[in-house]
Amino acid sequence: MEREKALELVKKQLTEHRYQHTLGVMETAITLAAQYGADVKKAELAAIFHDYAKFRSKDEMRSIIVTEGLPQDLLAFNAELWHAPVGAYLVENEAGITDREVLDAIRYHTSGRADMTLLEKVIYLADYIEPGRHFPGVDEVREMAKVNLDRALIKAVQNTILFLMKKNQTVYPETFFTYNDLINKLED
Ligand code: DGI
Ligand code: FE
Ligand code: FE
Repeated sequence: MEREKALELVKKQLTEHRYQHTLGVMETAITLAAQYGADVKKAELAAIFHDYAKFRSKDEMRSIIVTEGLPQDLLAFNAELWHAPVGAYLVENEAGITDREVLDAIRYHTSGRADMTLLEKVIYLADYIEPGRHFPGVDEVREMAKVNLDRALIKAVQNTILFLMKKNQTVYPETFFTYNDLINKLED
């Protein structure tokens, strides 16, 4: 699908603020993909659609998780996690995107997973460091992303886990699997 068509479809799903975030993720994902050798067109498409389901109601997302065989353990964790797998489902079934790599990059953009593909890493990190993001530690991750994708990703996942723990929030096991797998594979 062409960029213009994808942007037109996604704009209808989002607020103006979230659409601007999406444009930032798109530009950042293209840069990271070119830098680290991921497929630039797939990165562009996954970035455009990554938050497609962000404004669906909790009821709609819960019902999709239950009826479409998405991981049921999500229901016991923060609903903020749901838009990623539900987004992958809707992007396939409403927007007609069939590329498995693109759909998985959308599916895992919030929690990550063990054994992330290069494209999944690019989208996770682009979502975290796009120019519209302003939170403590983001500049450090931006600098790391210029040098080492995996180290930047580890920092982003660490920051996310620490942020959740400081707020006494639960951490979805998949997020810990992401962290543990990246640390296990770290070479130095
Ligand atoms: O959708 P975005 O705001 O662009 O970013 P995102 O898809 O990374 O979602 C971030 C939200 O998800 C944020 O509020 C923190 C939450 N989150 C991420 N990982 C976990 C999580 N919440 C819980 N409970 N557990 C997690 O592991
Ligand atoms: Fe998201
Ligand atoms: Fe996002």
